[in-house]
Amino acid sequence: VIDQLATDLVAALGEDRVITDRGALAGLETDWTGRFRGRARLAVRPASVGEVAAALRVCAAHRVAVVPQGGNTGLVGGAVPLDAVVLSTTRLTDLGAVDELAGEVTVGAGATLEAVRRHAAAAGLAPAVDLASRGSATIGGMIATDAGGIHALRHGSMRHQVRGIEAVLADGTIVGGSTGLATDRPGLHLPSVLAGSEGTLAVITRARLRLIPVWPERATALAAFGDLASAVAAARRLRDRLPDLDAVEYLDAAALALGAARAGQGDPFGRPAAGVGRGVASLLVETAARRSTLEELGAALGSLPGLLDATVVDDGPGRRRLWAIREGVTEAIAALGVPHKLDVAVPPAGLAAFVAALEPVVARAAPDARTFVFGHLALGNLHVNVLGPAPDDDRVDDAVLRLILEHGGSIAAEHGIGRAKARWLALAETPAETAVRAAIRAALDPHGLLNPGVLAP
Ligand code: 2HG
Ligand code: ZN
Repeated sequence: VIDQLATDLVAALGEDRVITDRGALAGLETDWTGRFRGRARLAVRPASVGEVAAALRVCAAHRVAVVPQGGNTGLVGGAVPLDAVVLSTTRLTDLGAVDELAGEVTVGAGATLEAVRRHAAAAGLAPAVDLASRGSATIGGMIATDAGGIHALRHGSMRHQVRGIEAVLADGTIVGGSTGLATDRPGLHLPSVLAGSEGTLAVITRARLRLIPVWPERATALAAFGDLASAVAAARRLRDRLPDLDAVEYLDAAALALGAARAGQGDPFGRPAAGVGRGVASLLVETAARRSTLEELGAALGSLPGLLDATVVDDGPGRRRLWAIREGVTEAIAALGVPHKLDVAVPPAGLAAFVAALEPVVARAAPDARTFVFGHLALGNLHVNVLGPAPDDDRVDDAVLRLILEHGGSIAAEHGIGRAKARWLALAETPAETAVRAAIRAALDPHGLLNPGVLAP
């Protein structure tokens, strides 16, 4: 059966589009963290929407599951195949001409965020979403997971950027394509249906994205507060005072020390860590505008109660040094082991209480664990990373996700549910909500062939 599948795919796509070599498949079977492992029957790398449709038609005829995979850096195991065909989007990298008047561009789903950034920059424009994995994350994967990143407080997440979409259903039907007009909305908005669908409703092949101006002036600060509650209150005041606020990122003392070490820098505030989420609470704050905002940012920080210390810079090297600390945390953690990653959100009013409750809860589930807490504070989005428990020991995941629900939060914020959290979906939504999602899924993919283990309790 497997040989017949490969034969039919080769017949439909050509030999160079089909990967059956076990060595070559290995890299597609494990996620970036190494926590989620699977097995691919084979992989296909279609180079056009027509080839995606052809591949899906063959797989549907064989009733074989298909897992769409972009950069494979989604962190929740959402692109890991369990005896399925991997449909890699890495050849769908075409970049359409930037429509400068509309401020939009149409790009292939497999284009990396970095490639689209460079492409748009030539026209003085940029995608509104940015994130540390820009070199690997693909536009299709970012839409499918509704990625948020570091500017979501100002511009929203990926779902807010998509003006038009082209995708292929499980049976090979091509849907979408649009004028790209923001006002082109007859009825259901397909981009919104597919944003956050995690590869379960269709394979995204192209997207038309809204672009924003590249701000020539950026000011960046690293600010230390005595505790998280002061940092949360500070974020609120900064939003009120700074109309050009572009990022408010949080690092607990452990994450700050690790990120700084990774970036080859000493701990900027040099105060010892004191347990999960305790010690110095650091904020990386950035403003971006046409004019210089350095003084404004400095003055706004200076007025904040609870501020212990701050560095404010607006030169390129200085700014890159501060961002390297924040953006180095994920790789620094990966260098220490296979983490349990819990991307969660809590309403800002409950953030400090949640983090205070976290330490004993983690300690009970995993006594020798090391925990790092960081994330996108202005939106209440925390990345709780726990090192220590074995990859398949999910007691700590269970404890943290139940705690987040007790605090009125969400078990997933910007990474998606993937395989990592599928088991907890039933706790986070009502049976009616589960039924709605299942009905939409069944309507578009009646045989359940697209990413079956993902987003399903
Ligand atoms: C970030 O904000 C990414 O840096 C990754 O979403 C978070 O590694 C993580 O848990
Ligand atoms: Zn994040």
